[in-house]
Amino acid sequence: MTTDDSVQVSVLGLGAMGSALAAALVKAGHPTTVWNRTPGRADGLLALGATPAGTAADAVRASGLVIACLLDHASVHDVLDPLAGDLAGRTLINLTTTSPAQSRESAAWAAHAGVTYLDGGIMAVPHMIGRPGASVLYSGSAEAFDRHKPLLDLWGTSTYHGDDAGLASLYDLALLAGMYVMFAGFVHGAAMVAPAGITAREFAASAAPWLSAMTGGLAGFAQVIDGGDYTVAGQQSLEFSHLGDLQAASAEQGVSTEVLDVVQGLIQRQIDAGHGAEGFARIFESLRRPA
Ligand code: FVH
Repeated sequence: MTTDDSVQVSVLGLGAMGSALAAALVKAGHPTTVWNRTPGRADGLLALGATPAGTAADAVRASGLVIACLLDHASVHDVLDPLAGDLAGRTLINLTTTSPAQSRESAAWAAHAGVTYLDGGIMAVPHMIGRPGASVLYSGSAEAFDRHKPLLDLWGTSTYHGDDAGLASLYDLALLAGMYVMFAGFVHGAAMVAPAGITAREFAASAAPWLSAMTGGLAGFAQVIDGGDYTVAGQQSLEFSHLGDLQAASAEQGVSTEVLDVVQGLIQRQIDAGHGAEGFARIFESLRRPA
């Protein structure tokens, strides 16, 4: 698929991310109109060739395709609610991070206003936009995704997750949950070794390849979780996974065990329910049925 650089596009919100998205569009030759609540943030984009809009309404009227990348759901309402009439008949791609319920609410609002709606979750930081490793998840209008995919691919790998507008956000937040728990685990390890005079930088040199190698186990966990049989042979059992040694070593180092305690709590609930010989992936059941 080649990029149709004649697609006229407007970008609402020129924070760090909105500016990166707009810059990629301008550099690819799209006629790009930009607007930001606080003036002055468009200067770099204007130098690249973007067209400024004095108001959000002017920006919306300039293009058939409107990209919103604002702070949060409330700011999307602040900007777009007064513009429902102007947006009617156009396509809105909302890349603001919102909850799944908020994304669905925006989709319903757009449908009511006669706006084609695609929601997106950006899996990248601004400097990654347009570079390898950036990806953006989408859900909502399949027609909008298919029509604009060449343009969307300017930002990173574009993946469509279905017509439920909340799914891109759900995926986005679930992936971030995995990331933050992993980061917390790394920081916990760094805190453990710090009293031994090992810097976080030295620890990271060991942790990065270790954690990277461990991601090879995710597909196996997924197979067990999807199959629903935690007795499948070859898994590390819950009893074997007991984090007592890790908690004790952390305490000896004078380090809080809070991060480990959460995981051990999930393990213990399954052991207490008589599943200690089953695989570690069974903590999925602890999470699905909160205590
Ligand atoms: N930056 C990142 O690394 C992450 C990566 C993953 C996705 N997020 C989400 O992207 C949305 C925008 O993020 P951002 O980095 O551009 O955020 P800021 O630099 O803080 O810019 C916020 C823009 O929103 C405008 N704004 C805020 N409130 C209002 C409002 N009530 N009415 C109109 N505009 C509003 C703000 O304008 P101003 O303060 O300059 O006037 C900025 O343009 C976000 O959902 C991330 O979670 C980024």
